[in-house]
Amino acid sequence: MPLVRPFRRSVGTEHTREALLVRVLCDTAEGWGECVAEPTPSYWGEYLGGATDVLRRFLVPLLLEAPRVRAATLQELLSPVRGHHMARAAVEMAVLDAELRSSGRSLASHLGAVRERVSVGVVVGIVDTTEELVSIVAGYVDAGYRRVKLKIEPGWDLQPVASVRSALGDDLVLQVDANGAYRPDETDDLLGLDEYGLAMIEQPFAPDLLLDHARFATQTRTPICLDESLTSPGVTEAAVELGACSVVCVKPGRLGGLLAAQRVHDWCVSRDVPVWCGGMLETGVGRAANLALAGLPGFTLPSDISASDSYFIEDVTRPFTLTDGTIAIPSGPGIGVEPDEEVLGRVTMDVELLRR
Ligand code: NPG
Repeated sequence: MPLVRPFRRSVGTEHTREALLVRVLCDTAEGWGECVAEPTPSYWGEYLGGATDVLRRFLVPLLLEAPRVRAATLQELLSPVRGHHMARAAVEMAVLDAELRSSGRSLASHLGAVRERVSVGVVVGIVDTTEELVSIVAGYVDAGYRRVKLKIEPGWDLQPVASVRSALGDDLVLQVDANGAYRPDETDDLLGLDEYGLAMIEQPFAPDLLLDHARFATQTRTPICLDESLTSPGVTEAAVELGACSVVCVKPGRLGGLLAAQRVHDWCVSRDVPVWCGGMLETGVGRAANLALAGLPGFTLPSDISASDSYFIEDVTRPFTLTDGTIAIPSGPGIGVEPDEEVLGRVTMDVELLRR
């Protein structure tokens, strides 16, 4: 699906979003899931070709062989396969959607959402000039976004942040995301960011460097949030206990599913750790599920779940729109949206049917 503008991060530039949708067809219902893997293993080790392969050869056969498939016990059923969180999260989403559709219950109420609308922010990629950046951010602020996350990398950090701050004022909630682009021995510019009242700095160093994040946390005044480092509920607890982060970003795909994401949320609430729901340029299918999750009580910081038109010219589901910096959580059964067959037909590159 073409993006409205190229999306540049420290790990590369995307012009389109290739998505892998999973549709589960059972006797009484059907459900949709989305695998958030990208075409290349640059942001994250899983990639679309690999996810398709592991679904086809390992994960889906386990489902097809099982006498009974339930979302609550799905991860147990899939336990002969290690890793591949994004692929297993997609299957879980589709099974959960089918189950909830057949009982007429919304995903939001099933997960324990306590609100009807979610406060959201927008992510702005790296661009060529600070003027261009300021004009993009100003457009989003005019559209109603109250929190903006800027992608940074070495050489694109202090200047862009300073320019956005001075153009748009101190009230704008601003945070930055390095996607692990800095080395732990090059922190001068990162420390300089302390001047700009950022809500947090996300993933400064490579995912495995928990101790380096913990050391950096003792030097910076800006709260550290981890994303790519947090690969499971257990690793999330370890990272917080180590002091590697004081804020947690939850992404169902990275954690292995919506139910693991819910567990991380609950643990953060029990420990008073600020937590928010991330996004990964999902189509309306994954976006709907993220919105349901972001309705949980602990998600008090704005989520990275922007309106569909911030990224897509046309989405496969009805678009999600922004009102007063918030987006409504779908209230219908399951994830509450379906892909439009006509749009889906136009953008589909490949279909594969796996059956019993
Ligand atoms: O889905 O509303 C959205 C955008 C959120 O830009 C977003 N996420 O680094 O977290 C990120 C970034 C991302 C996008 C990550 C695509 C991976 C893939």
